[in-house]
Amino acid sequence: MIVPDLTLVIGNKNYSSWSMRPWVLMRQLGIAFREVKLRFHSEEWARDIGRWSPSGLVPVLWRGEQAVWDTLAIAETLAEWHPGEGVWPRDPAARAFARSMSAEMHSGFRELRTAMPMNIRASLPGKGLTAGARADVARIEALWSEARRRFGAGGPFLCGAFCAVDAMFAPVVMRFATYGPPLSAESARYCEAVRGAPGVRAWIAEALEEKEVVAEDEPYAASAPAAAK
Ligand SMILES: N[C@@H](CCC(=O)N[C@@H](CS)C(=O)NCC(=O)O)C(=O)O
Repeated sequence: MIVPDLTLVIGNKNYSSWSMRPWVLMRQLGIAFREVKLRFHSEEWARDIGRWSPSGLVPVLWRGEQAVWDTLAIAETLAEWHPGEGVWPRDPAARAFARSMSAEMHSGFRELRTAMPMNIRASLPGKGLTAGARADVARIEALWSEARRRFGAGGPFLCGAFCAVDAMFAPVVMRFATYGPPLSAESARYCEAVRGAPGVRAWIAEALEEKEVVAEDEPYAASAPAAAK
C-alpha cells in the first residue's frame, strides 16, 4: 500500500466549513492525502489538537515535519507542491481574480457566516436572512456572475474547471442549500455544479453519516436562545 505523504487534519464534516475547502480541493484534483479527523469538543480534540495544529484550529496540512495551517496558506502551498495540477487557473487574469475572490471569502462575509453557519444535514429554509446576510449573498452572486462571464467558458465552475476558488466557496454553496436564500438561476446552476462535483459529493456523504451535534453551530435548534432564531 502506498501511504500518501500528505496528511490533512480536519474537524466535523457537517460543520467545519474551513476543513471542507482543502479536502474537496485535493479530492477534486486527485491529490492523495491521509485524513485525520478531530471532532469538536471531543476527547481526541483535547488530547491531540496541540500536537497537530500550531494555531489550535483546523484545517492543517502536514508534509513530513512541515505543517501548513490556515486555508489560504494551504491552497498556496498545494499550488507550489503540485504545480500544473490546476490549484489555480492557468490564465493570469483568471488567477488574479480567483485569488482575490478567495481572499475576500477568507476575510469577509462575516454576517453570512454567523447567521447561516454551515450545517450540511440541516434544512432551515428562510432562516438567517438578516439584512447583512442578504448583502453578503448579493455580493457573492455578483462575484460568481462576473467570474462565470469573464473566465467560466471552459466548464461549469467559476473559472471553468474546478479549482481553489470553487473550494473556497463550496461551504457557501452548502449554506445556500440549508438556508435557501433567493438566488438567480445562474447562481443556482453554479451551486448545482458544485454539489455535483465528486469531491464535494464525497464530503457531503460523509457529513451525513455524522451524529455529533455542535451547539454553537445550531443557532436555530429548539433549545437555542430565542434571540438567535
Ligand atoms: N482562518 C482559518 C480559520 C480556521 C477555523 O476557524 N477553524 C475552525 C473550524 S471550521 C476551528 O478550528 N475551530 C475550533 C476552535 O475554535 O476551537 C482558516 O482559514 O483555516
